[in-house]
Amino acid sequence: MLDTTKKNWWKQAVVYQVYPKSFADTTGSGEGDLSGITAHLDYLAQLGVDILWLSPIYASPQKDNGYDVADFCAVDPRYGTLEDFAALTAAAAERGIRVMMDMVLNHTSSEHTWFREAVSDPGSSRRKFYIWSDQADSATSVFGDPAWTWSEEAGQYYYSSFSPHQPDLEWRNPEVRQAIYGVMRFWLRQGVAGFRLDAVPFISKDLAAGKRCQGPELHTYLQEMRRALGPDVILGGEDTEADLDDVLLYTDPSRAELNWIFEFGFEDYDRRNFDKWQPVPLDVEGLKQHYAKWQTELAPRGRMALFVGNHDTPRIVSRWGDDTRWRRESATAIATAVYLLEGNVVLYQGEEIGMTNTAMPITSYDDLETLNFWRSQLAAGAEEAEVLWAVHASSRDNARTPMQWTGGPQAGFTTGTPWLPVNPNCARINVQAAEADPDSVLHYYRRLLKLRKAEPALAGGTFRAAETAGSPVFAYTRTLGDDEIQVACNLSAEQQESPFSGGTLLLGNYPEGSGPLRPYEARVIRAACAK
Ligand code: TEU
Repeated sequence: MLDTTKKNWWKQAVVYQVYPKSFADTTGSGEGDLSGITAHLDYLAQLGVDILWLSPIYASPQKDNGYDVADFCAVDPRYGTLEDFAALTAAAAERGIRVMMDMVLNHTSSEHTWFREAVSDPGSSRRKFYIWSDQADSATSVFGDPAWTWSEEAGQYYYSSFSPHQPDLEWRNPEVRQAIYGVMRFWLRQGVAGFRLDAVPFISKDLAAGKRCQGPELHTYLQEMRRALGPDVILGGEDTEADLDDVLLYTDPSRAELNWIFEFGFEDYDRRNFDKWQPVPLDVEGLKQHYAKWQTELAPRGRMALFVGNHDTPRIVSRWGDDTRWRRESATAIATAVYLLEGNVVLYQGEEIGMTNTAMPITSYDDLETLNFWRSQLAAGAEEAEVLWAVHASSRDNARTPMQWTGGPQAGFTTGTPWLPVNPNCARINVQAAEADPDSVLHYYRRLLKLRKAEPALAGGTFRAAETAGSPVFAYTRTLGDDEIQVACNLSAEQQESPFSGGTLLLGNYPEGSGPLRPYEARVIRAACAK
């Protein structure tokens, strides 16, 4: 349990993202709920979780599964009530676990009362809460829709970065900013420790210049937000466009903005030109160089989240590893390689048991981004089988299939019909089976996170990349004073030479660790020279 009275306690906190709709259902509705999270807090505490990040639980018509908010200060009845939320935060606190909310800053649902008022009354102050125009250009949204949508009732077009169900808020309007800060203060009064800031670079744009995010006021807004909320609120921003310099601007403590940034550079190394629908074999060399650059140039002055999954990205063991022959080994090797770096560890539900992608008929998919892609590709004449292959490989629904608790009906997620089909491999990949298998991904994750917390060199030691150029071995050292911890991870299915020898094995995903690295072997060693 971390001492949250210490100034930088949050830096060592292990964050666990829960996608409430898919985590645990206690009512038989087929959708997860808050009581389902409360019922599994001991499981999360045993994993070593310090902070729970909840994807949106606000009132929402669910066009984007809650990232379309209709009332920021109400819990959607499908998840429960504010009392259920209070019970969750209290039970979590008893286990030393804090709660972070997902703050959808950039837009509301088109069913939010603010938007309904803006549309129905041009003279309403809410009209200026959104972005309107008498004409529309050909800009498209992130999800492939036109960015401008005609509202007959309003008599104008409105702008949306993501989907017409999610009209963008006009952050240049100080009333918008104050309204959002007021919402954040409401949840702080409910006892939350902070917020994940959804799509944060989109709150500032320069549409006339064709700039749909990372506009000129972005950091001004975030510094104003920090002043409004105080220094102790944890703010983790999501910026899929951020490069190293951006993250320094966001997270340099002297700038009083954010605690960390979720940067997506790792997405480059198994996606052709960052095109999520064109997965390619993992470029380990590029990945190693990316992390080495960020660790040496960012770690001393800023902070990144260390993550390999979330509700938007396909399952990492299916992306970077081998989710059949070497599932256990590759899931644990990837976790070792990433989570022993410097930064905030942020797990995504299910990765700790090695959950994999799924391959469903297109009629089973729910995600609006996926369905937009399917329709647009077929309309453009693409082969159905090719598009379905891309959907299976890259749909966000890969990460949203229900949590696999048991090998029983519906993986123990619900007694009803799940809103999204359970992955059939739940028969063998589930928490219950993992608990019973001492060599499971789950037991390894527990040992890995415990080691990370126990070793000061892993908390704040200097990163140095080992010489493994050209090999699929991701290896580095973390040094603090006389202590040196060596991390070597073979991210391939072939045997590879290890850059390290000797020393004391602290953790490994094979029974013992010496000689060449076996397929997807991970080793964490205290160097012989260390005192
Ligand atoms: O995603 C923001 C974002 O930049 C998207 O491009 C995201 O990376 C995309 O879904 C990847 O395929 C955030 C949320 O994480 C996402 O779930 C929401 O759909 C989106 O904002 C709108 O709120």
